[in-house]
Amino acid sequence: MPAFAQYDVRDGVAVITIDNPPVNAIGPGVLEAIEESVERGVADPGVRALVLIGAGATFVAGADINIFRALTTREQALEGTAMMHARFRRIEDASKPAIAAIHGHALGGGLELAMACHYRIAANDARVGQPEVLLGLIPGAGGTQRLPRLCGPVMALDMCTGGQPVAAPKALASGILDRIVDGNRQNLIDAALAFARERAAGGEIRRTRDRADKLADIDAARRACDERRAALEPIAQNPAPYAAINAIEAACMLPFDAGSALERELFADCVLSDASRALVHLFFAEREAAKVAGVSRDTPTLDIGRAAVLGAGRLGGGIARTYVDAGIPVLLKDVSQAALAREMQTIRRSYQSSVLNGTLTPEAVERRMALITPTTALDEFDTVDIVTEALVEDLKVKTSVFADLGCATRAGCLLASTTATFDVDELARASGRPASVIGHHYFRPAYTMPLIEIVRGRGTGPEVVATSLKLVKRLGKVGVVVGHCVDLVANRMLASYVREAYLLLDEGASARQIDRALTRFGMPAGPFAMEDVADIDVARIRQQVRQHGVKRRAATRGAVTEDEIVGRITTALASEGAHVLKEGCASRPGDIDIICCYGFGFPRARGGPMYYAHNQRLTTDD
Ligand code: 3H9
Repeated sequence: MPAFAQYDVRDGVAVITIDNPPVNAIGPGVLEAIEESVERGVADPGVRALVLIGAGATFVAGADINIFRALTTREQALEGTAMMHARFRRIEDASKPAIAAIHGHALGGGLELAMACHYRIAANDARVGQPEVLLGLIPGAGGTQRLPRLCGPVMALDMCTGGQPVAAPKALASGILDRIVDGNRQNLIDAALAFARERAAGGEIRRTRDRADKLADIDAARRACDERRAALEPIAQNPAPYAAINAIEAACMLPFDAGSALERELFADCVLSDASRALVHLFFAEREAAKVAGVSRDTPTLDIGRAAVLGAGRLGGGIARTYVDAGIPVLLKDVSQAALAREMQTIRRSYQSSVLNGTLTPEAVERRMALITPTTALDEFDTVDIVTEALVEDLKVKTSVFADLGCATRAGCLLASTTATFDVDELARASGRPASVIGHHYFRPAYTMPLIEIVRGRGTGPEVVATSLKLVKRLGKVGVVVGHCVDLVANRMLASYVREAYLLLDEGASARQIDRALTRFGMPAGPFAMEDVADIDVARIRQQVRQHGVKRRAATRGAVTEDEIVGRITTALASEGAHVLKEGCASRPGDIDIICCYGFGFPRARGGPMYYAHNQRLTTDD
């Protein structure tokens, strides 16, 4: 059995190093090993305090998510969560001060473990969070009970219903952490050892479950929970945010043990829900998407220090902003000085709205604007590591530009096209540097839409694919590698969605009925309302559908139910997905699921069209 926890005594303090690569997830045996080490430290007369720290790059990223896939019964779920509660309780009961030393992330069960310790010290760039809701879950190892006791119910509600991690300085200010430290992991260990000795010297042990000050105002807590319930946007089929509110409300109203018992019940409800199964599927599909044939972990990548964008339209401007948001300086080139001036204004205006809503300071806006250099010439293109072409969809224009780029940039510079229409191989040929050419298909507005389709040409080098995947992550987006097909995967899937909607219209359903059925299903907008609210090529797709006509399937027109509408549309999507896979444009059904969820808002709690169709089939076959 691997040693999931190393035990080492340093001058009277036991350092327990949690070691389960890559992210120290709490899988089978991990918690047992931690608990054994804690018991050993408590029993050791030479030990006055304990420090728990993660090996590698992070503290603990939570319970091992694979475990949830294997759960089939409520009893199993209850048994699992009861076991974690009991182990955390025993750690909390330790008679010597236990300090969690957090670097990287303390997420989910990782933060729950840290909160079961008596104190928490963290590196100042560490992040802590309860992201379970993003997996259709609630914290199931005491998080909903301990977190509000540390930071108060309002922030606990934010964290458990939103799932976003909190940076260490904010966690310190709110009471989740007790101290933060500058520097690397070694500095953190040193500071944790000193902190542990201080606590031991003072004989101090502070158990989170006994703290009540932040929960004293019961009326305010109840109001906060009610307001949060009312403010929740309905998320199709995902019960987790509501369950999180109920559990936090219980933390405010009930003693710790009673609240914990309710949390376990609510967790068991969530973990067996369809939404959780679907969201867990997407979690792993997203990680799988980063694994690409012919590209390994060792494939060399280029560090992108400076970028260029060709075309100062809305797409080009949005891409430039995406780069500077990630701290990468960018040349924004257009032949028209007026277009450049206009787009710089647009970017500034979009930043100003961030100032108004408090997410950016005016100084930060100036710093970001200063990272964009507008230009009408290719002069400085030999200084950049990537060029992204965002010009009009005209093959002649694009091939001529790629020929110029092949000469104006240095060898190794990535040449990316945003085209969804043309084959990147044609652009690769024109450039004279086929290995450097790749597609980066953005969705508008580029700086907010999370997806980039990475189009691998026949000659694209593996290091260019690897660099693109790394870059996309740095830009804060999700990348999926696809092969060429006209319109690529997202738009093609979307076209099948719109096409089927027209067929339904033809068969007697009304546009309003179709839109309503699909928004109830969880789509952000129905196919007929979509062109009013979305900024992807829906209008063009609709035009194509009208031009090519739709094959009428029914001879009769008549009443169509909402269930039929959803069934027809999801089947059409899955069937288009099957063609996409057969043609080799996507490698895995999961890739298509991610593309549809991030590209045009297929409800995540349904897992994507391929997952949904597969599950529906299984259910029907049953
Ligand atoms: C929970 O804790 C419930 C509790 O309340 C208890 C209930 C009873 N499990 O993302 P990356 C793998 S629910 C298993 O590429 P990064 C991941 O699959 C959990 N595996 O790295 C990948 O494997 P591979 C709550 C996990 O540096 C590898 O680690 N916690 C887990 O970009 C690298 O992942 C969360 O939801 C896990 N928990 O980001 C946190 N986490 O190499 C989920 C990661 O084979 N994790 N893996 O493809 C994350 O958010 C990110 O992984 C993290 C690192 C930010 C930690």
